Amino acid sequence: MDKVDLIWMNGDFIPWDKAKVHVLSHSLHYGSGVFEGIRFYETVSGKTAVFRLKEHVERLYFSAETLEMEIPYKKEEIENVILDTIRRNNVKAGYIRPIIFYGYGKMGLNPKGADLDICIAVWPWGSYLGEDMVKVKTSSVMRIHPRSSETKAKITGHYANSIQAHQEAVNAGFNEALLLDFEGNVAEGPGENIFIVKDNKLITPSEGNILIGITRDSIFRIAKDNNIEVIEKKLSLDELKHADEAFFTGTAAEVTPIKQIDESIIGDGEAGPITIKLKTLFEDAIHGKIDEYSEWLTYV
Ligand code: PPE
Repeated sequence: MDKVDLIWMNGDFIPWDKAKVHVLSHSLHYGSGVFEGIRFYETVSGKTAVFRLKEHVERLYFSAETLEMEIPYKKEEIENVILDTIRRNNVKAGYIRPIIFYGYGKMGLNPKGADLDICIAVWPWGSYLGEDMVKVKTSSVMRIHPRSSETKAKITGHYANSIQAHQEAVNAGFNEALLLDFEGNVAEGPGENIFIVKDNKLITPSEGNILIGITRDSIFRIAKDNNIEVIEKKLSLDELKHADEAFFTGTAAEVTPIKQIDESIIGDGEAGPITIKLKTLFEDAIHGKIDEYSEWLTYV
């Protein structure tokens, strides 16, 4: 990965190579960490801006609450450290990874007594899925059941589920996986929400079995502002396979058109007009080209 100079760890900026943890860190054994993924972009003015910083920090605190973490910083302080980490490393565009985890000091499932470590790293990160359009494989593992964990939280342990699905898809020659929920309906990708276009309307799985993506929310707003109807509902795999268009959304994946689900080609196998329109508007928004979305940007 592309290194930068400094990582913020528990209050101090330290050199990238020195940002290490003990092998008996609680979260390494039990997945007891929470994290965010945020992107920052160079805007048209030449200045760098973080996309939807407040919403990401809000979700980080929500996730932390599910594991009873007591964060000794206010949200605004974390926002400022994120901006500072970008400034100190002098990067124009990239990815931000805040992570809060139970660290050293305690083994056994009760994390009370373990350190609570808080780190913020940034690095340049290009295309997430590596392709302009992706081939997707329905996974044999289902998305974690909403009564197994707080699925709206971004908990590190949840990602063992995502990793298995992703590995299976890649091993079968696909770019990405699709996880179904416990009823067999479409949930999401391992690290992305999913949308389809049918008869010029946008359809996406409702809340309940998904991480409520901030990119998903941005697409809702952009669609509504452009008179494209958005429907949140249970989405069957059959509806997905017969969609006119389909795409993934996520901070890392941004808007990625889907070419194929299993053996079914979506539409004519090319990115459709509504996908292209939304992707273009999203890209304009993150680069500060659309005034009505300027509230989404926090300038560094
Ligand atoms: N679902 C899952 C399971 C998920 O991890 C993400 C983000 C999303 C949906 C989209 O959420 P949002 O980023 O708020 O639009 N996945 C992050 C982690 C990717 C990684 O590989 O690490 C991300 O995109 O940053």
